[in-house]
Amino acid sequence: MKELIKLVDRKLDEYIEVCYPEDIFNAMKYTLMLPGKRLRPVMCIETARLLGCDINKVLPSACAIEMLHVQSLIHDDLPCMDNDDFRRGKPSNHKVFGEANAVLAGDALLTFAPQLIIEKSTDLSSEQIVRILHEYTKFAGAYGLIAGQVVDIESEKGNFGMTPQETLGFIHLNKTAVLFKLAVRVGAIAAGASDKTIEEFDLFATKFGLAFQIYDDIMDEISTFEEMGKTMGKDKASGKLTYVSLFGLKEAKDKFNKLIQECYGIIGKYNSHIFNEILGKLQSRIAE
Ligand code: GRG
Repeated sequence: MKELIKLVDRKLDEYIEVCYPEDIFNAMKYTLMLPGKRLRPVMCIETARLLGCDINKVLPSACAIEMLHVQSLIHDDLPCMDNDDFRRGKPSNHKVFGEANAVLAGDALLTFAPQLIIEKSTDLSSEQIVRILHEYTKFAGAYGLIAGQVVDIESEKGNFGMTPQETLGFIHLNKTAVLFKLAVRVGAIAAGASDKTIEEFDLFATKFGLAFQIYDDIMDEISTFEEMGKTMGKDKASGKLTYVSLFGLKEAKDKFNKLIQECYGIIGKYNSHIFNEILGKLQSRIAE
């Protein structure tokens, strides 16, 4: 896992060349190069590897997904959204570069990511590239990430179009699970996998994404700034709709454990030490 993270870090740095106007490239690279867990690119690469693909073929797409993720973090931290002063243990992008440049840095990452896929995926077929771009645009936009964020913001104002449980499910699926789904689907497409296999990995990533958001909600209650690199206890203080606020800590942990077991049930046959390491790390932290 450490080796894969290092590889992703190196490629992320290499892919974005700083040139004029330097301010925007520095803002893009600031949050991108801070130490994130790199779960999405690692899951993309590992899916491709498990399905028989040379991992070099999928590196541009895996890094593009991390860029999309970082864009969402930069915009999520803005005062008009979650208003967070810290991210990945350091001041948020807008705290360092100002709001205008943080908005633009997010936009630049969002648009550079598909450019990167097109320019650097020289070992993928045109059909694979089109399919990957289709997945990217579908999951990033109003049918995915943006939908999740809008419903999240509305729910904070007490506006629910559905029951609180359904609303929470929609937010978790679209705000969080969606990028894990994108990661494994892209890895599987790069490997030339069948639709059946793509759907199998999609189900794994959906359950993983829901478990990961519950993990994040639990951490907001029990963890520290030092461990998570962002302000803790905010969800509780703001009365935010989370799995913990809706069902309590015990039920949240039970649901998390059930989802992780279901993940093993789907992915176990691949015997992936990378996926086992990711699942095991989250599990052991929640069990403490
Ligand atoms: C796509 C244009 C466009 C907008 C995005 C702002 C926004 C709309 C969505 C916010 C999505 C968001 C921030 C979801 C939170 C998901 C989550 C649990 C993030 C934390 O992921 P980690 O722990 O972070 O993997 P690191 O820093 O380790 O990468």
